Amino acid sequence: MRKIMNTRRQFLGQAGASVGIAAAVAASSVSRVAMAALPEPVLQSKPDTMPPLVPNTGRPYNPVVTLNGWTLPWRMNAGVKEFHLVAEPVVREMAPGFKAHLWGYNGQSPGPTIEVVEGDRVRIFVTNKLPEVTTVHWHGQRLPNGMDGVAGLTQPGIAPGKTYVYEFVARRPGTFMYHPHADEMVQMAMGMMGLWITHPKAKHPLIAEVDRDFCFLLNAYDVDPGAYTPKIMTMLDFNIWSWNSRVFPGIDSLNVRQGDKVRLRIGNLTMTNHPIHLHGHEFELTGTDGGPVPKSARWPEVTTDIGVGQMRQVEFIADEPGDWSMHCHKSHHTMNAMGHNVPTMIGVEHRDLAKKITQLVPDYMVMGDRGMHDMSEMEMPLPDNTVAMMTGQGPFGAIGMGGMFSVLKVRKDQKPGDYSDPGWYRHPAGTLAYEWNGALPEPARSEASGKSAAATPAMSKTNIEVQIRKPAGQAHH
Ligand SMILES: [Cu+2]
Repeated sequence: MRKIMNTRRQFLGQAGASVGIAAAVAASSVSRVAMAALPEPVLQSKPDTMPPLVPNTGRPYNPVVTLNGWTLPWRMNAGVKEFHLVAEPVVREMAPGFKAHLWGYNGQSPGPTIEVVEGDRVRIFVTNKLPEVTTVHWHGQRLPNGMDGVAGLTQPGIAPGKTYVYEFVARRPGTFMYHPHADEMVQMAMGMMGLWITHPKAKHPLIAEVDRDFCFLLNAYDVDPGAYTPKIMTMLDFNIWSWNSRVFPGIDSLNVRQGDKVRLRIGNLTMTNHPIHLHGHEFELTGTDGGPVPKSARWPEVTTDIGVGQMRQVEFIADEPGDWSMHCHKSHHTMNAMGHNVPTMIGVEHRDLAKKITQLVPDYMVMGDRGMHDMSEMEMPLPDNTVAMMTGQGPFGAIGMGGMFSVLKVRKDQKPGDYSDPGWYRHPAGTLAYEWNGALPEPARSEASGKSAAATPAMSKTNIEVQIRKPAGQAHH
C-alpha cells in the first residue's frame, strides 16, 4: 500500500512539473490527466502465487498461473491492449527471512507475467525508475525491428525518469520472456526479467487445452550470506539458484487435482543450463522457444534440460496422487548460499578437532563428517538475512533442500480451479517405505559369485588409503 502511494506521488510530481504549479495543487485533476494518457501502473507488494487473472476484456483464454508471481492487468484502449511496466528497484522476499534488494518491474522481481492472445495489438509503456538506462527486449517475438528493444541498435536506451512505448501485434502463440538489452549482465544479475504468454486465438492443433498452466523463470544471484544486494560482476559462480526469484522452502508447491492435464512453461535466464526433473510422472516436451513441437517429434521424458536463454513447455497427466519432488537435477542447485571451500569430510572423525578450532575460531562449524544431511537438522548460527543452505520441514523431518526445488501435490479432492496448498500427502496403508527390523544376511561378494571378464586386481581389505584434509587456514594445533 505504501509502495502504491509512493508511486502515485512520484507520478504526480512528474506530471505537476510539466503542467505547472497551479495544476499540481489540484492533485486529483492532474492525476486524471496523467492516467488518461498512460495506464495506471499496477504494483504488487507480495511474493505469493496469485490466482489466474481471468480476462474480462478482449478475446477469452485460459489464463496461466505464475509460480510466486502474478499477471499484469491491462486496459483496452480503442482495441489496443495497454500495459504499463515500471522498471525500478524492488525488495524481493526470496524465502521467509531472506530479502534481496533487486531490480525488477512493478514492485517485484521477476516482473509480472504479460498474457495476450494471438493477433492482439499490444502497447506497452515502459517507465524507467532505475539509476541507469534500460530497454525491454521481447525475447522470441515476431515484431517490427524497431520494437526489439536493443539499446544502441534499435533504439536509444530509456534514460532514468523517461517512458518509452512499444507497440506490436502478438503474431505467434507461445511462451516468451522479456528482459533488458541494455547493461544486461548487470540488469539481469539484479533480477530484471519476466514472462510473456501469447495464447492461441482459437483451437490450435498443436496447443492442448489444459486444466492447469503453470509458468516460471529460472534465475540466479550471487548474494553473500548476510548481504542484501547481489554482486553484479559475477559471471558463472552464482550461489542463489531460484525460480521466479524464490528459493526452497520459499517456492510454492504446484497444487493440482488428480487426473488434471498440466502444462509447465519454464524459461531460463541464468548463465547455465538446468535439467528440470519431475518425480512420479512422464511428460512430453510440447513447445520450445520457436513454438509448438510437431506431435511426431515429441518424446517422453522425466527430465528436460533447459539451456541458457531457452524456454520449454512440457505437459503431463497428473494421475499419481502424492507429493512429488520437482527440481533442478544439478544437486548444487538445490542448495542455498554457503561457502564453497568446504573440504569433503565424509568418514573423517573431526568433531574433537572442531572443538579445539572453535576455541580459536568461534564461527567454525563441524561440517559433513557423515554427509551433509545433518546440516539440515542442525541449529546453525546464521548471519541475519540468510536462508539455511538445505532446509524445509516435511512430514518425515528435514527435507534438506534449497534453491530450485518444489513439490507437485496431486490430490483426488483438489477442487478444479483451486490452487491452495492441500497440506502433506497421507499415504494409504501399505504404500510407504518402512524400516526392516529382521536379521540381515551376509552380503554375497562378487568374488564368490563369479569373476569379471576383465582381470581386475582384488581389493585389499587392509590397505585402504584415506586422505585427510584439514580446513584451509586452520592447520596448526
Ligand atoms: Cu540448475
